[in-house]
Amino acid sequence: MLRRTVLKGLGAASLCRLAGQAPSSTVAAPLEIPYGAAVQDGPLRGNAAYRDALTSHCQLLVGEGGLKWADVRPAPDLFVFDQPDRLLAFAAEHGMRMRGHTLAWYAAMPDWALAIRGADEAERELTHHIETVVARYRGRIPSWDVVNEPIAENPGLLSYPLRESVWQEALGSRYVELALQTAARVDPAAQLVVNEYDVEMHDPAHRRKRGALLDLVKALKDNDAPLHAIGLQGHLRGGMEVDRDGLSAFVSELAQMGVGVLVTEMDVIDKELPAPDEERDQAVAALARDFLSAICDGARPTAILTWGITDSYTWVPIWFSRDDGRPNRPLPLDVNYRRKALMDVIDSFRV
Ligand code: 9MR
Repeated sequence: MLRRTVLKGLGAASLCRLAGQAPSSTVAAPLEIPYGAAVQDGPLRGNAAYRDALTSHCQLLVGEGGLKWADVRPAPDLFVFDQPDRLLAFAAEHGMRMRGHTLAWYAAMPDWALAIRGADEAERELTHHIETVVARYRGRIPSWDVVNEPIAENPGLLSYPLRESVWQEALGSRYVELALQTAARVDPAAQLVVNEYDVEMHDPAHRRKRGALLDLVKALKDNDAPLHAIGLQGHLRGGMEVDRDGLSAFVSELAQMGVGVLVTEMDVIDKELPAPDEERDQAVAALARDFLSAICDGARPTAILTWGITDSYTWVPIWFSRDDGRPNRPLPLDVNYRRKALMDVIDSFRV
């Protein structure tokens, strides 16, 4: 209680920073930043150990799929809500909240939607989609990744910093604002997020991407667009260093504009990390600590989510399997649902 009282007197960033540097298992302070994980529908239905892991550790859940266009909208006039409905029911049953991912993205698009052309059709479809999906979950999904990954891979080298997509091609950069405005109109209470990756490392491409994202946020705020937070996905690259100063400054600048941050998809791509499990787990945890502490130096995140909870179910080997053939270990629990150092690091930042 004393610790809690003392901590209350400090700024938000200090709260995170203290926690990251000095995790204490002897004095129990209430955990405050909610932790969550992305959920796959298959094991949610068929694997009791997986469900137990989610209910034991998470306050938040997000579908790894299910609300992407290809899943929720296989045909122009067909909305299929089975997966998100199932996840929301599971979350509600166990006292958890659900985030929505995602309303406008370049990827996971059904073929019919990839054929959308021209501003009129694009505006009609995007608006109709967001109105329908957000209205269904109004008041029940309190936070949305409205726009996912809007920035181009190497924006500094291009004349146009936004990533190519059906939406960008037909509407230009105004699709981002249109998506936010539409979501805000349908659910004015929801936290509306633009979600991005590869903005945290010491690397010229990351720095350029971070700059382009900041420019986008400034333009949106200049237009009074309803943007509440930036989602830092946090697919951290093992073998690279977190740009601590650059990331903290970025988060501070967002805070000065009234834009918050949350960690939406953290995991560590361990392709280049040492083979022995323990050594690798420590390297994974250290990278996450650097990432979270840099964020907390700028502002307190509203949530921390990992992209999966157990190494059994992760997207990482789809693109980053190890050359030595060993399984990837990117997530807070191992394949036997035992906690790893990464979970301890996350917990240490949540007070
Ligand atoms: O993990 C997801 C994988 O199972 C899907 O096949 C893929 C395409 O829908 O999306 C992956 O999730 C991505 C997320 O939606 C956006 N940020 C990057 C994630 C990992 O690729």
